[in-house]
Order: sequence, then C-alpha cells, then structure tokens
Amino acid sequence: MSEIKGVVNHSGQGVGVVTEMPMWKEARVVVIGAGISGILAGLQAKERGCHVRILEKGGDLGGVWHHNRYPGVACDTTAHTYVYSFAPEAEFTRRVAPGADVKKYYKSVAKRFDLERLVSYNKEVVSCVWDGAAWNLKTADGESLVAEIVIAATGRLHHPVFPDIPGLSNFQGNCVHTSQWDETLDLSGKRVGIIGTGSTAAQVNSVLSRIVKKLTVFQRTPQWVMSMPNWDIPADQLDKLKADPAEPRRYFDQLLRDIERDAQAQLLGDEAYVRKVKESIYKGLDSVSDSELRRKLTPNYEIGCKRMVISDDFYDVMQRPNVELEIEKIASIESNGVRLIDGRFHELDALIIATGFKTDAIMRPMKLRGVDGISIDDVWEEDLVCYRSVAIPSMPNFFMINGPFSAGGRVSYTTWIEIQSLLVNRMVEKVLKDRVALMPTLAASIASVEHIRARVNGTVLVKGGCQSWALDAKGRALVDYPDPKVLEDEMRTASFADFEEFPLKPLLAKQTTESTSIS
Ligand code: NA7
Repeated sequence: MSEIKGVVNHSGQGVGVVTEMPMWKEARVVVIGAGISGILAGLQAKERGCHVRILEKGGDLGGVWHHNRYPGVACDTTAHTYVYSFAPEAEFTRRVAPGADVKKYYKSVAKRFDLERLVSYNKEVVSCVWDGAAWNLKTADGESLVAEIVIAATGRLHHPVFPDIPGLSNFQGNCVHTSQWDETLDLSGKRVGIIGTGSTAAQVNSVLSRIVKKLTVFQRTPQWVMSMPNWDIPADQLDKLKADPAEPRRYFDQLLRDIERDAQAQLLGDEAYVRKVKESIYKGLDSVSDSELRRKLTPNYEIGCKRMVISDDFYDVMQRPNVELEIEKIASIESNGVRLIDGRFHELDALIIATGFKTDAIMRPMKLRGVDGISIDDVWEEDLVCYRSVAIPSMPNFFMINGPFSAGGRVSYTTWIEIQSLLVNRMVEKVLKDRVALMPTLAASIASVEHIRARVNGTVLVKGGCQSWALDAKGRALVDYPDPKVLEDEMRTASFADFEEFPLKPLLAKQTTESTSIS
C-alpha cells in the first residue's frame, strides 16, 4: 500500500494539512461550492500552496446557511460542535444557534484564514470536462478555467423538492419554498398553509404561528419530535471558554463524544437509548390534550428512521388556537387554496412549501465528463457508484466532500466533512507528489458501495419502516454513513492499489491556453 505520510486532520492542528515534501506548486485546484465543505477544501488546498479558486453559485459563502433564510432557521445540532475542530468557537452563548450566527462563524473562519479573496461568487459551474490532462470548467457566465484537480463540495440539501400536486402553479397567493424565502414577505394576519412537517417546517411554524391569522399544517407523515431546550450556556462555562484558549476544543471534544455515542445508539436501535428517548418524546406527545390530535401526531415507524425533528415548542405550537393540523391527502391546489381528496377546501392567502430537498441530485445539473467522454449520468445511471464517498471511477483527480454515503444527520456535519478530507488530502498529496491522475477502479468502487450498504442496511434508517431523504426511490441508502469512527478508518486505510493512475506531465502541453488562470 502506498501510504502518504504527513496528512493530519481532525486534530486541532492547522487546517488539516502537513506537507513534508516538495510540492507541485503550479498545480491548479478548483473547489466547487463555498459552503462548509468548500471552505474546508479551499483552506486545505491553499495551505498546501496550490493555486486555488473557489467557485460559488450563490452570492455569499455559507452554503445552506446562506441560502436558508426562512423565519426561525437555526442549526438544531449543538452549536459548539457545528464548527471545524481546528477553529472551535467560544462566542456561541446558547446551545442552539440561529442560522445567521452559523453563517457568521463560517465567514469569520474564511476571514481569519484569508480565504475569501479566492472565492468567486455568482459563478455556477455548468460543465467540467476532462481533456486527458486536466479539467476544463465552464461557468454559467461564460468563464473558462483549467485545473489539474477539482474538488466538488456542492452539498446535498439545496435542490428544492416541490410536491407533485396538480395545480401548484395555479396558486395566486404567495407561494414560496422555505429554501428560497422572500425576506420581504409579510405574513402577519394572513391565512397560511404549509406543506411538509420536517425539521424546517417545525422551525417555520414556531415563528409563523405567532403572527398569522391561521396556520394550516398539511401533514403526510407524523414525525418523532425530540425536545432540545435552547438553554443559555452557563456563565461559568462561558467564562472558562473565553479564559483558556484550549477550553473551546476540550468542550467541542466532550460534546462530540456524547453526540456520537447517542447517534450510534439511535441508528442501531439500542433498547435502553430508544426507551429513554421515547419517554422524553412521549412527555411532549402527552402534553397534547386533544386525543384525536395526539393520535394524528403519533408516528408508526421506528425512532431515528427519519432524522428526528428537534424542537422545544412543537407540541405547544400544534395546540395554538390558530393552528390546524390537516392529515387528509391533498387532491389539488387551486388559485385560492388547497383542495383535499375528500372534497374539503382550505382557503389560503399564502402557501409555504417545506418539502425538503432532492438529495440524489449530487453535483447535477452540472455536466461532468471524465475519461473517454464518460458522463456522470452514465456512471451513476443505476447507482451512485463511488469510492469511499470521495472519488468516482472514470473521473481522474476529481474528488468530493459531502458526496454519497458520506455523512449522517445525527452527528455534526463538520465532523463528517473533516473526516472525508483525510482521504481527499491523501489523494491530493499523491497527485502533487507524483504528478499523476488518480481515479478509483470500478471494481473497488462497487465493492465500496456494497460494503457501506451492508452496514447501513443493519440500521434503523433502512429497517425502521419509513421513507426518508436518506434513501433513494428504491429504498437503498444514498446519503448516510453509519459511523464516523468507521468512516475515519476507511479514509485512513484506503489503498492506492484501488486506484488507476497515469502520469500527467507529458499531457500538460495539450491544455487549452485561452482559459483563465487561477491565482
Ligand atoms: P424533509 O426532512 O425532507 O421534510 C420534508 C417534508 O415534506 C416531510 O414532512 C415530507 O413528508 C413532506 N413532503 C415531501 N413531499 C411531499 C408531498 N408531495 N406532499 C406532502 N408532503 C410532502 O425536509 P426539511 O427541509 O424539513 O429538512 C431537511 C433537512 O434539513 C433536515 O433533516 C435537517 O437536517 C435540515 P414525508 O415524511 O415524506 O411523508
């Protein structure tokens, strides 16, 4: 096994790169996306001394934390763990942080490491084609770039799903998907409907129920809702965090250990854990005084099958006098409201679409073509074939962070992202050291997916009796990795024997010259 030494991460040191050997400084790296994965990938490539450019289709960095601006948006993972391990944060004063504060943190990291000058905003990559020596990228505004290495950090919760309900486009009132919120929208005193009852809807409903005349919640499937009170961090803890520079990292590690332990217990259906969580959830459900409402809100699948909704006021909100739960199936949307299949009609001034994201659209609609003109749609026609989440057969020197099977919503995403960057770093290091193009073999990639699926199949995600955004239409796992510790091991032990490699240098002359250079 050709193990590359000197790459560290998830360690509190630097941004995860230690370079001990002379590097190929002229190498150009394009990172697609400036969300929390893209910021990390950009920082690491920059620290390595490469020419880096980060292309972001939005107008600012932060990914989901930039795009999601609906009322009540917050990160329902403990704030102090939703940070990079190398940049723990002492400033969060509450357990859960509003979306704007999360974005502020990531902007501050980009600033601290002087990254923002490498980011180009409103630059959507529309195509990325391998020419035998490098990647040729084109952006929607007509720019061309060449890079020897591309890192796709394009996220997965950003292609909105709109429900396939007849007449949706006929609605004449305000109609908005939560991820495309119009901040000028004033819903005070209005009759508002919301389709969907996931984590997003719970946050929106908490705020809107206080200002609207009537809120009708259209529920297809009830959710398990766990209370996570958003308490103030105790003053003595805050003092400690600020007084000792080592304390934020210690606090991060301590919180993360507990979260990872609970996540495993949830996924594996640990009886003691499930009993404890159920007791806590039923306290909330039992606070619903109307037995019919309580019945409608009670799920019939295992806890953890869908990512649990975390809310400390969900059941209060659902019992407010201006809030109504509707569980009848929607037949159609008409110009002024929602028609149910039993013929009843809800007249509405505004309709909120909280139906989540297309999680299998990873990187698309970008056109990606690798060796011999093979497209990503060909490679992924039957399944999201990839090697240990981060590399794709036929796509040389093209790496992903937050690709398929790379994370789980029960542990902070930053943890997963840093772990994936361990293997991305090893591959980048090898490309730079040996000046090669590197891509995983098809056989190793298929084996990798089968291996992950076998693990996920043993968890509540697949066995729990529900459909969720963690599964594809055939019920196969497509998002989650079962255990960060195991993923870390996979990243560290991946063997370059599983890759094909060919020299890059002789082919460099073939590159197009008119393309923009990367500074
Ligand atoms: P989710 O968790 O995917 O929830 C989407 C909700 O929309 C869920 O209640 C769905 O019901 C419902 N849905 C989806 N399609 C339809 C149609 N066609 N008709 C009626 N209802 C529908 O998205 P969120 O934005 O709440 O959260 C996504 C993640 O972001 C979340 O887990 C956090 O990690 C942050 P279903 O349960 O499928 O019956």
